[in-house]
Amino acid sequence: MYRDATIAAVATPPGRGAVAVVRVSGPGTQSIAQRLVHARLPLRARRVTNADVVDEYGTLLDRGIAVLWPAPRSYTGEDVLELHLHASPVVVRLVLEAVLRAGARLAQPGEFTRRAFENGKLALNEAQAVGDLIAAETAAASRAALANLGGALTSEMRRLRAVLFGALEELAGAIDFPDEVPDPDPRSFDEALAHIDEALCDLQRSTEMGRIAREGTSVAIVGPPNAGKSSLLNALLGQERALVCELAGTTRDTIEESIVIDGVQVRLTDTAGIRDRPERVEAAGIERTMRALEEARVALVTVDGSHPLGEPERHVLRLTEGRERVLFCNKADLGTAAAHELEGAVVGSTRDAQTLDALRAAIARCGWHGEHLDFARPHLARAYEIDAVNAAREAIGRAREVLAAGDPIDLCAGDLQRAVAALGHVSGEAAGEELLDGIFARFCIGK
Ligand SMILES: Nc1nc2c(ncn2[C@@H]2O[C@H](COP(=O)(O)OP(=O)(O)OP(=O)(O)O)[C@@H](O)[C@H]2O)c(=O)[nH]1
Ligand SMILES: [Mg+2]
Repeated sequence: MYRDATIAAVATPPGRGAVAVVRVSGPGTQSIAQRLVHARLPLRARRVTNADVVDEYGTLLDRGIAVLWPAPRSYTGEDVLELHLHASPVVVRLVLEAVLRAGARLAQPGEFTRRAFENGKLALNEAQAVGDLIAAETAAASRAALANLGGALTSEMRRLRAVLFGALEELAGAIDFPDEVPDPDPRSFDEALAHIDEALCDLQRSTEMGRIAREGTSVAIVGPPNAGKSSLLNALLGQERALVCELAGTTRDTIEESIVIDGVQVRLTDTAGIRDRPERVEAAGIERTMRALEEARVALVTVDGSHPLGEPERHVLRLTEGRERVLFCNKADLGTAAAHELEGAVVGSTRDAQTLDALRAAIARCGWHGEHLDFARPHLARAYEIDAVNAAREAIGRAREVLAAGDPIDLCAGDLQRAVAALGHVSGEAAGEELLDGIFARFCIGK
């Protein structure tokens, strides 16, 4: 039923502009083209043709461009027609209505891409990467989406699944024909599994990178009162967002704002200064500081570095010990007495552009420049992908335990089957499970 429907939609954003595109896909596409597109010559496959777009009475609606992609060489795998029109809301509406009267129905959100997936034009994660690319708000997010759109994740999954599948077949052969096919050598079998496990582990590490690319990261600016935290937020933002005052205890509530560093969205939180024995309102503020600190990925510890470190500074340093942090020794224009006590700190001033550059670089280093955070790498982007890889690794781990214990090698078979099935969920080859079921029906008889 679903495949019988011809769908149509405006593929470009609403409003006036240079060009708007009406897209049609499905079995009725060519007949719609014949009725509504008048060109001097018939439309040729995948060629741009100047054409009059008319309604069913032959009334001219627009002079535009038509492109026809006959199935299966199209985005959706079906016959696809695109009408490139003048982007006038009236013209676009009239053309879409004519297309609908000629036999199409309005497409649901994402339906073109869904058809592309169902017709095998895109793997599931590639289809989702299309959505991620469109939703991307930063350069990092679009780079990461493009990495998955290229199909690199799918091909890596297929490769790993094929290697596992090969190992399974080897086992199946030995089980089916015990007299003719020898059992695989446990040592080299284990090596092959270790190799796959390593590659899957690598993909797991890429998950965090994908998350940062899509969602950005968070930095809490913390420190003693009056250190210059709010001044720093304002300087990084380039606007006077937070109140700055020479009195300690100015900021009471947390303030969150976003900036972009190296194409990555960074949520900065300015917090109330941390000190002992605060009065009531201030104490409530400090409670919020603690929460912001807990939730942030990176702590940006800001201290007034013009005087030697005192107890308030040491207290904040202890609080943030052992976590990702950037140390900022502020007010260098007044002095740098504390600098030698803060190894690796950025020493400078909130009023100095170079200091701000150094802080941005330090945030990037701390926040996402780990060895695996390359945004152009394929990565796991969805919970089901992460679950599938976890499940595959668990199953491979159990199989390797069997081998390590010196148990009969065919006891691995069930775990390997589960690992192959789990990876199939990511590469979209889960249908291959029927084949696997067939193999394992034989296992039950044999053993
Ligand atoms: N000389 C100098 N003064 C600075 C610098 N950065 C900030 N200040 C001053 O330090 C004082 C405190 O700045 P804030 O940004 O309000 O400090 P804060 O850490 O947010 O303080 P609380 O909100 O009270 O915790 C203000 O008078 C700022 O103008 C700097 O680099 N050099
Ligand atoms: Mg403040």
